[in-house]
Amino acid sequence: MHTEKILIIGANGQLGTVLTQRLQEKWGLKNVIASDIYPSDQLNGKFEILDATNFDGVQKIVKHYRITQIYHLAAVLSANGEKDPLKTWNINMTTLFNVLETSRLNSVGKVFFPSSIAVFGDNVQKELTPQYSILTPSTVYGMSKVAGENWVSYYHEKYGLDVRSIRYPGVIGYQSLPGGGTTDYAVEIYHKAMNNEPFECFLKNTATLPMIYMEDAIRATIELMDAPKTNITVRSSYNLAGMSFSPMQIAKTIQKLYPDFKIAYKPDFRQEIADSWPQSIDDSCARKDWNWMPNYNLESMTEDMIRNLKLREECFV
Ligand code: AKB
Repeated sequence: MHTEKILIIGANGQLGTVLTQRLQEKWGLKNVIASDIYPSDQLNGKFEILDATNFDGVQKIVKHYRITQIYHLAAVLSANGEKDPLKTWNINMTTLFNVLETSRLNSVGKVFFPSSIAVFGDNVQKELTPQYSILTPSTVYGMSKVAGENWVSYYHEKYGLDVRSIRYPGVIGYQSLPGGGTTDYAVEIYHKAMNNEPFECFLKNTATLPMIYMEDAIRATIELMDAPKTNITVRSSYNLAGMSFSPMQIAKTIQKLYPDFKIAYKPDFRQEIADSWPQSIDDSCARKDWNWMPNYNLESMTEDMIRNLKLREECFV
C-alpha cells in the first residue's frame, strides 16, 4: 500500500481528537502529524504546536514532513463565533487560505475542508434541504463556511487541488467535548444524565436539527477521502445526513435508560441560530457518489453513548 503523510490542523477539537486516532490506525503513528495551538493531553504520536493563521508555520510543517494530505479542522464555531464576528471571520478564512496556498505551492495531494449545515439560512426548504440550495447563512461561522466552499471549489477549478468537503450536521460523540457550537447541547445532555444531574437546555424543546454520531461522521470523512477522484461530483461540499431530533426527543430516549432524568428548557441566543438551520438534510449526492449510508439512529446512538461513557467512567475510578 502506498503511504501518505497526513497533517491534521485542529487535532485537539471534538472531531480532530477522534479523526487523528483513526488516521493513525489507518496510516501508522509515524505518518500522522497532529497539530493545534495548544499541546494535547489525549493524543499519542507526532504532535506539533501550530497556529494556522501563520502562513510560514503551516508551510514549515508541510515541507518538513513532506505532507501529502491535510485535514483542516480548525475553526471558530457558530455560537462562539457570534461573540466576536470579525475575529471569527479572520481566523476561519486566514487558516483556510494558508492551507490552500501551502497545498498548492507544495503539491499536497488531497485536502479535507469541513463545512457545516450552518451554510443554510432562511430561504431554504427546512425538511430534506437539497444539496443545491440558496445559501444565506445567519452566522459569521456560516458565512465563513459558504465562502470557504467557494474557495475550495475555486482552487480545484483553477489549480486542480483535490479538496473534498462535507457539510457536517451536529456531531455527537463520547470521546471528546465540542466547544462553542449550537448543537453542543446534544453531547452535554448525555454527561448530565450519566451523572444523575438535571439538564438545562439552551434550545427549546421542539428545536429539531440534523445530527450525526461520531462513528458515522468519521467514517463519512474517511470514505469521502478514499473515494476515487472521478466519483467526486460536488466540489463545494457534500450534504450529509445522520439523523434528526429535537431536545424533547433525545431527552425521552435518554429517559428510557434513566427514568429519573430531568430536563428544563431555557432558550438563549442559540435558539435563533437553530431556527435558521434545516431540520433534515437530503444527502442523495453523497449516497450516489461515494455510497454514503449512516449506521446510527437516535436509539442506537444513545445506547452506544451511554455504554461508552460508563466504560470511560469505570476506567477513571
Ligand atoms: C455548530 O453547532 O456550530 C457546529 C455545526 C453544526 O457546524 N456543531
